[in-house]
Order: sequence, then C-alpha cells, then structure tokens
Amino acid sequence: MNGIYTALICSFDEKGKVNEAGLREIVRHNIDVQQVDGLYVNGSSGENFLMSADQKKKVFEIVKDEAKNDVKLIAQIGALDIDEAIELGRFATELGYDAVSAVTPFYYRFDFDEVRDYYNTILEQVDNKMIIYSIPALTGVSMSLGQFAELFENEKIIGVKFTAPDFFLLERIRHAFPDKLIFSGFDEMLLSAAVLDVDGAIGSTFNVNGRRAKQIFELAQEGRIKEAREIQKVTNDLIADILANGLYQTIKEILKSRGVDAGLCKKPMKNLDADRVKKAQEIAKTYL
Ligand code: SI3
Repeated sequence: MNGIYTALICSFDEKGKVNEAGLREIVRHNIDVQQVDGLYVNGSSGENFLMSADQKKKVFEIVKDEAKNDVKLIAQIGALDIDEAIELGRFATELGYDAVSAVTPFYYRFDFDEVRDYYNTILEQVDNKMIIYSIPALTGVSMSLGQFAELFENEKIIGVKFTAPDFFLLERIRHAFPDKLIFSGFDEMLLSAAVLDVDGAIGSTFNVNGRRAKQIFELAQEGRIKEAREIQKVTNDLIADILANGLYQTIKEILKSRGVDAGLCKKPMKNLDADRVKKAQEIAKTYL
C-alpha cells in the first residue's frame, strides 16, 4: 500500500451538502491528472469533522463507486463516538476499502490506555487493517516511541500516518518497525521524510500538486536528492502561498481553475472573498 495518497478534498454546496458530481470530478482529477497511488478519504482535508455520519458514508460510497479499483483507498473513520467509528469502519470495509485509518481520540485529553483501548476496540469489530492517524498539532495527542510500540502489538495496526515535524521520533519509529507502513503527513516535509525511508505520504496539496509529490518521492528513493530538493523547493513556494491564502479553500479554487467543480467549504469554515479567489487563480497560473 505504499506511495503517494491524496488526502481528498470534498465538494460541498452552499447548504453544506455533499456535491456528488463535484466529488466525482475531484476523484477523477486525482487519479487521471495527478496520477496518485491512492486516496485518503474523509481526513482533515475532506472536512470530516464537520460532517454527519450519513454524509461521511455518502462520501465513502461515491469515492469507491468512482475510483473502483483504479487506486488504493483508505477510509478515515475516526470519530469521538466510538460506535460511529466502528459503524463507519464496517461500512467502508464492506465497500471494499483497502484499509481504515482513525485519528487519535481528542478533546477530552484521554490517557494512553484509553487511546490504545480505542483502537483495539474498533479492531475487534472491524475486519480490516488500521493505519493510526497521528496529528498532534490538531489533536493535542503526542505519542512516544514506546506507545507506538504498544499500539503496533495489535497486528491489525499496520502503520501510521505521521503528521508531525518530529523527525527524531520518525527516524526512531522507522528504525524500530521496518515492517510497519509509515506515511508522511506534511507535504512541505516530504523530501525529508522520504530520506528517512517512509513508505509513502498522504497530503492535501496532492489534490493539485500530486505529480510533483510523486517525483520528489521517487527521486528520493533513487538517491537523487539534489533533483528532489529542487522540486521540493517549488512545491514549498506553492504550499507557502496556499497556506497564506487559506488552505482548503485555495486548493478548491485551484481545482476550479482546472475545470473541477470543487465547490465550497462547509460552515463554520469560511470561503474566500473576491481578492483571495483572484490570488488563488494567480497561484494556479504561477505554479501549475
Ligand atoms: O487527513 C488529512 O486530510 C491529511 O492528510 C492531512 C495532511 O496531513 C495535511 N494536514 C492538514 C492539517 O491539512 C497536510 O497535507 C497539510 O495540509 C499540508 O502539509 C500543508 O501544511
């Protein structure tokens, strides 16, 4: 399951409903134009935590129906309601998703025993492989090497999506667990993570910049670091401009400039004003 996975953006209409036609176009763009190896569905970039369980199921269905078996599919099912996480895990597994992933439970400052129990309980009832989604900056949940080791004792936990700038910990995990899958989560640090021999990456900007991400990853694997660094530099110029203008909103606007109906963000996320729409279009012209 290694390679470059897009953290899929979702298209919403003005009422916050999933725009099915737009979502299908986003899926096709990622497969046919960006040529990524897989899709990570209902992650942060898919505005997962703003959606109802029914909306999440609808997204899982539409994406699988559109992608078929063209690329690998990972379903992010993490939810604070563990019963919802289990229900979504079973649903995505029945649809044929290659693996599930769950963000570490957040908000209530759970201790590690509770986090471990969360994953083991889900996996007792979901017949699929699990990739832990670790993103301490958003969840406040940081785990040590020893705690990852405890989670990895469950053989159904096959890896981690590591979205953190802690490259010391990343190297330690790689070294200690050569057989687990490690996906890098920060697109702007892809080359540094690839040098540490991660198995792939999952990122939001791959919706518009997936081809460069693939080049960086492949060049790093071939040891062609100087060439990879040049592409990472352009990529980071692009990412810096996207972040300054509004992350998901700008990705959507860039997609629209490419003829993909990426729709709007879901409230309470705000959408871009006219100046920022113009800026997003300029970013698209400059880099893509
Ligand atoms: O679940 C997801 O949508 C992700 O894969 C998130 C991914 O790690 C992104 N992080 C966030 C918070 O959006 C990154 O791709 C990130 O957008 C990018 O590196 C720009 O900082």
